Parts: sequence; structure tokens; C-alpha cells
Amino acid sequence: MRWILFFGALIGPSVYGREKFFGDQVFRINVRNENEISKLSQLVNSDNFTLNFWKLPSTLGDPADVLVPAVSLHPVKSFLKSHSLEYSVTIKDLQALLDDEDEEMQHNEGKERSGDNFNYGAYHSLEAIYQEMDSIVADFPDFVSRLEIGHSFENRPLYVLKFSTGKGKKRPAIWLNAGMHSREWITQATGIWMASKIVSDYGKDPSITSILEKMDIFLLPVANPDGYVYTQTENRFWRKTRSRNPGSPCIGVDPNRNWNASFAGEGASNNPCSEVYHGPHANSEVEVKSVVDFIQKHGNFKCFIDLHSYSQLLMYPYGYTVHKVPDAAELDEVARRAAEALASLQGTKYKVGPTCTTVYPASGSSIDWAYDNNIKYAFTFELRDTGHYGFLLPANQIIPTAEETWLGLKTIMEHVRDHLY
Ligand code: INF
Ligand code: ZN
Repeated sequence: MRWILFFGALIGPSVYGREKFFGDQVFRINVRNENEISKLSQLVNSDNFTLNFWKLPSTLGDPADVLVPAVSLHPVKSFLKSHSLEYSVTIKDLQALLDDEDEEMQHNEGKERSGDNFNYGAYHSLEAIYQEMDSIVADFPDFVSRLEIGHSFENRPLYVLKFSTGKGKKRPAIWLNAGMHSREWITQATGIWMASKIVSDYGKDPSITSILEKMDIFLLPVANPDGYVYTQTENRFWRKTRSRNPGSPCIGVDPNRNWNASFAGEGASNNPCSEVYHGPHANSEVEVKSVVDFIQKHGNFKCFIDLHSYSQLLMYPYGYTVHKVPDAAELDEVARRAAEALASLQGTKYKVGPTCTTVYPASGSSIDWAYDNNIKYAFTFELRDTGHYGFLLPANQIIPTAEETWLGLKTIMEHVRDHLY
């Protein structure tokens, strides 16, 4: 059922205006060696195919996932064949998956408009997520507060939930970040689910209770609100911010290359049209600068967790160099225990390691900045799945994903609680 035009006015989010992907497919391209990676980079850089890479090949040899527009299917296939690059089609009908997702969202928003409670097993508009944040604060006023740490480029508020039992005392703190890459919808959904999990389990789950007796938790469920709205109204696969790049028709900066950690180093691009464009200078993106300023002003953060999707990875610094961080052994040990805890629920397997050798070099990333600014326990989760649905993870996997991720997160937060420095 599609939204119908009443007297010219859309009665729901303008999904009608959203870009269509009829006939588009997603290819998984296997790269086995340097030579094949360099062949693939020809494909990446050739603008006559207008490809959108969902996942770049990793140092470990994991394949690349690329959205191939219908018009490019034939020429890309012949390119791959002529370069004897192996590939498979992981999503045969992208628009069909998008239609299913739209259908589900409209159906759910209709139910909520008629008074149903917030459905944590569904994807939501930015407004609905912000409303749910407010109702959590309203239900637990002396435990949860809402902070506005700044505004996005298009002037949307950046709302953070602060969970504190310390009666205003500044305790060592944990930062939970989600939705920095707007198309990674499972992360915003997991973020708001975690808010509800914390308030429902405090006082019942001894682990979260003990963590909150010693530390404060700050949660930013939608770190890139402009991008998130854009994925709902214009292009579902938008990754970056929506800032304007003077002198370029291309919009946005990759917020995970904009942090002041080997800024503009390897694994970032100076081309505003690139999905990994680092921006004109570190913290150029107000969405990044707002988090940096808040954390620096607070001065007592010990843990920074950044939720991304997809690939099922749990990574720690560095992305900007192959050199190990001084605390590599400890971070690796904690991450492996966290991945085990995560897998204990439904067997979901995560790979663990430093960003640079687990995926690829990446400068200017959030966790590298955190680590180099004395926030020792810095991790990135790449949530479900490993490419079957990719960014279009069905809503029925939201709660199972959030539940398992929570076990991994608690493992990390318990370690931080017991190893304050
Ligand atoms: N992560 C990749 C990225 O290109 C890999 C990564 C993770 C780099 C963590 C640096 C730090 O940013 C995602 N995942 O985009 O969605
Ligand atoms: Zn991401």
C-alpha cells in the first residue's frame, strides 16, 4: 500500500520523492590479492559507471559490495569478466527490498499515530525517535536527562540522553554513538533500544546497576540527523553529512574521516564527491565538532563506543596506522570477550581486531580520535549482517541485533567499571 496524494498533499513522509532503484542490483566482488584490488580501484574511480560502494574490500580479503545501477549492469559484468574478477549478485531486486521497508514503516507509523506504544522492532522517523527520547526522560526524570549538544548543518538538534545516578556529581563517563553514517539504520534503532534497555534494567540487572553506580552513560542515538532524514526522504543509501562543499556540486563529508586523528591521512579522500571525503579541515562538520567539544569540556570520559553497520566486526584503534596502540593487548582481550558474549545469544559471529588490518586504513575516525585523547576504551561495532541485506536489514532483526549487541557492550562497560584509570 503506497501513500496516496490527498488534495496534492502527501499524508505521510514524502517517500514518493525518494530516489528509485528500479533494476539496480548489489554485487559482491571477491578480491584475492593486491593485483585484483588495484583492478577493482579502476572500477571505483571510473565515473562512467556511477557505482556506489557499500563495502570496500578489506585487508583481510573480505569482498567488496557495490550497488550497480541497472544501466551499468552489462558494462560492469563485462569489466569484471575481462579482468577475471569473481562476483555474485547478493541483491537481485533492490527496489523490492526498499518497497518492503517503506511498507513496513508506513504501516508502523500508522499504528503509532493511533496511539500504540513506540515499537522498538521497527525503523522510525527522526521525529519519532526524538519523541521517544523525550518520553523516556519524562518517565525517569531523576535518572535520565536530555542534553542538546549542538545543531546539525541543517539546524536539527543533536540530542543526547544522559543516564546518571550520581546526583549531579561528575563521574567517569561512557559515550555511546550511533547513526554517524545515516544509511546504517540498524544503529539508530539499536541506539534508541539501548536507551529503553538501560532504564528498564537499572535496579534489576546487577551489571548495569553497578556500572551506573560508578559511571555516567551518554547516548547519542542519531549523530547525523540531516543524513538520516535524507535517507528517509531522498536517498536511502546516503552516508555522509549534508554540508555544502564550496566549488563542488557534491554534498557532504564522511563524518568518520573528519575527526582530528591523522586528519587527511591514508584511507580518506580530498574529493568532495567521495564517500570517504575528509572535509576541508578536522571538525569541519558541526556534528563532529559538537561531540568533540562536549567530550573535551566534560574531561572525564573513559570509553567511546561507535555503532556502525554492516559486517559484524568489533574493532579498536588504530585505523590511521598499522602500528599497534600501546593498549592493544588489553583492548583485544576485552573485544574478544565482548564478541563471545554477543555470540552467546544467537551465535552471531564477529571478527575482532584493529581497524587498519581488519578492514582497511582509515584516517580521521572517531575511535582513533578518542583513543589519542585519553579515552582508552574506544571501540567500533559493525553490526549485522555480513551483506545478505547489508544496510537494508529487515526490521524483524532489530531486536535480536540490539539484544546481542547489548551483551557485548556490557562486557566492555563492566571491564571499564573495573579498570578505571
Ligand atoms: N566503517 C568503515 C568506514 O569506512 C570502516 C571503519 C570503521 C573505519 C571504524 C574507521 C573506523 O568508516 C563503516 N561502517 O563505514 O559503516
Ligand atoms: Zn559506518
